[in-house]
Amino acid sequence: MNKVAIVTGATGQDGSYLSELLLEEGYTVIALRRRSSSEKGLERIQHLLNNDNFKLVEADITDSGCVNNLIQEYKPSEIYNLAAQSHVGTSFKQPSYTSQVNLQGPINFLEAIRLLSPSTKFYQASTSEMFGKNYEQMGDTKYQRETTAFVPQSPYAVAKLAAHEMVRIYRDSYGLFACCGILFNHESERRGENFVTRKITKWIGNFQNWLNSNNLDIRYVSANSESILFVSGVQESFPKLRLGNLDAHRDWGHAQDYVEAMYMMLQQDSPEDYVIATSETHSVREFLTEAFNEIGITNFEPYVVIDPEFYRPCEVDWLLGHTGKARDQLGWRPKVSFQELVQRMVRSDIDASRKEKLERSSIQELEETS
Ligand code: NAP
Ligand code: G4F
Repeated sequence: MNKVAIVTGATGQDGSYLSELLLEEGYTVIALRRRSSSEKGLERIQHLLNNDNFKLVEADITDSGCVNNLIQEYKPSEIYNLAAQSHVGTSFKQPSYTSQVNLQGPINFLEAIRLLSPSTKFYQASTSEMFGKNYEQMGDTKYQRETTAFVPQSPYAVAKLAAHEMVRIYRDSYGLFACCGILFNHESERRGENFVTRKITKWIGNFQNWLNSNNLDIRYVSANSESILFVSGVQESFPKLRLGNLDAHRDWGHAQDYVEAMYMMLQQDSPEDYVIATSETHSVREFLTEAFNEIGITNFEPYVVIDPEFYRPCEVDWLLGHTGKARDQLGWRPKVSFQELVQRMVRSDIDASRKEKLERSSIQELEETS
């Protein structure tokens, strides 16, 4: 009999990679998906839908009755709670909703496990955002580790921190195998398009294809002071990339490496929380430089507009994870470097943009001939 794992947020970036990993490990995966009015939103798991061990189940984690029924029905060995309103900027505009999903959701699972299936192991997706403005310092190095105090700076981080503490309380009070991965930023070709890394690489993908399809050489492209790039002689323009704060530093890794750490945490003898990170930090500005370099542009500034709309009321300036505990106890190490991460994301978005354009033109051709 296969082990059964429930993955919440299976349609998201991490959920899709984790589902792949668990299937490889021989699990039956109960992949939760909230109701949607369309079939869109399954892109990241499309390739898993025909796998007999992958079962897509409609569920909303804010509904305790629904969560209870799931636990009752599947009695899973492991639950990975990845579902969340995961955008920090959005949490300032939708604080109550963010709290419902990011705090009430985990509570629903902890209660259901406690009452109905106490041997089920539970993973909660905690976050480096919980550290907020706080860090420790050794020499010139500023970093965060498991024991660094949390000083959250957004409704998102507050809800995640409350859930983090709730996991500790259920672990200590009821002896549940419940633990949290304090994951620093992790990105990928599947990252949501409104996070800064993917926003940048998607723009670059579309821009490179715009240049290609108009036979334009980057050396002859110029920009005006507004938001458009002009090309003299060709009546074409392309909107500039609009971003907020470029000075924030993030410790960016690849999501595929990070889901391995989640799995490893639930295979330990006892439940503990771990910081998962690369231990290298870069500013948004450095990410931009690296990404534009991929298409031969050494100075991104003419292509970017700083737009106050993308600034946050409160910012987290510096994240750099100290991963001694995960390295020593789990034997976990990241494999994908910052440079490789950026390269993979840019190349994937150039490819996706080219395919999208080809699809659009063949549909247009079909419409014209029919
Ligand atoms: P993501 O791509 O935004 O995925 C979030 C998932 O949650 C989606 O599948 C979404 O469904 C689902 N969801 C949202 N509300 C739900 C609800 N009420 N009921 C059921 N499902 C719901 O996020 P991610 O980057 O994979 O991150 C996974 C988890 O790790 C999140 O909890 C996030 O907060 C946390 N985290 C992420 C990072 C990071 O850098 N990526 C770092 C630390 C912690 P739809 O597809 O329908 O939207
Ligand atoms: O890509 P971001 O939106 O990620 P953020 O806020 O660090 O949150 C992500 O990582 C957390 C882990 O630390 C997760 F818990 C969370 O779920 C999410 O996955 O923003 C990164 C930085 C910020 O400082 C932001 O102010 O980029 C800055 N930024 C600058 N311009 C922008 C933009 N962020 C976004 N999303 N969009 C911009 O245009």
